[in-house]
Amino acid sequence: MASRGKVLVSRRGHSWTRERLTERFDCVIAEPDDVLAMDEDARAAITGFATLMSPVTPALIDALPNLEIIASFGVGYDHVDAAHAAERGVMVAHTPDVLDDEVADTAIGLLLNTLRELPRAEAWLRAGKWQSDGAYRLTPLTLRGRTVGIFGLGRIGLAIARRLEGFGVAIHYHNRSQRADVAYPYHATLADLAEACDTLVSVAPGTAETRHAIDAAILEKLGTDGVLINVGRGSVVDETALAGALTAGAIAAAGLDVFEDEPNVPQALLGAPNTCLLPHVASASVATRQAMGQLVIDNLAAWFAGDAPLTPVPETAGLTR
Ligand code: A2R
Repeated sequence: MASRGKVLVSRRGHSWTRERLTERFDCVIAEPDDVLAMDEDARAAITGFATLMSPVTPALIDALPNLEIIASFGVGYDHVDAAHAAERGVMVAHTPDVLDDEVADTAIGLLLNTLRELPRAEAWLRAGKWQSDGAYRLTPLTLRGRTVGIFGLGRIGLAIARRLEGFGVAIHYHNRSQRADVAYPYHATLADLAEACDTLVSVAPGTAETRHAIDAAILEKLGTDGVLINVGRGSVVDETALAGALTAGAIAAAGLDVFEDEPNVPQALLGAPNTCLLPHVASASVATRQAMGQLVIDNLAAWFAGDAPLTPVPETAGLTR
């Protein structure tokens, strides 16, 4: 499959996908800063952009006069200015669905590890403390009897909820709009959801609207037994407020897979008590990352074959060629 021009592929990110893209398409491997430094002819030759993690700013989109499609690796596309792409008539595609089960599995693991302190219990064993000091402590927290609120009951949120049903906990949710296909109690505001729950699982996208939506007031509503799990986007949580709430005992624990300024994790969170912190691994199995990469390739292939991409983002779904 040939593109009508060149496909820009970011130098960083998933190497399996980059290798297969270079087999399929006429590719230019570069980072955004390199592109801005290219001469006009080189920029004009680029019709596709496979971003494996690099940001796509308005300046970058404007620097590529013949750009037709941006195929982004990952379901969250907050690093791509999709509104600007839509204005310019540039299609944006992402990789939803294929990672739902993996992320939901990880979310459940993170929830249990946070509540039952399993990583710390293992560290206790490995440090020889079982022999020297005796049994690991009884965990103050348990999943038993909890009410879990899901912030963002979309594709991944629903996969998490379905798993949680098997754990026998109550499940509530907040979206901007109520779903007609689920019976879980709906809360029209995040504050109402936090009031009704002791465990908040955030799997909402990182947008201007959700930025720091989980702040000190929301955390306080979860109560002193409260637990926050975040597998969505780091920007949704006010990390300073979270560290403060953990340190003050306003909530009991937090499990985080995502951070506002990755890979930098604030010292306040590293030092806060009762945290389980992961380096953004929710979808990070070989199989799931390859499925995501294959969807990047399939989106570009469909486009250059004259069809719509398989999974456009909502902002550009209505664009025609
Ligand atoms: O608000 P709705 O009815 O469009 O529901 C979406 C909800 N959501 C929000 N809820 C409250 N306030 C908001 N400002 C807001 N914005 C979006 O989040 C929907 O139920 C959910 C997102 O679900 P999906 O679009 O199906 O995304 P998916 O595949 O579950 O991934 C969620 C996020 C990604 O954006 C990445 O940040 C991360 O998980 O991997």
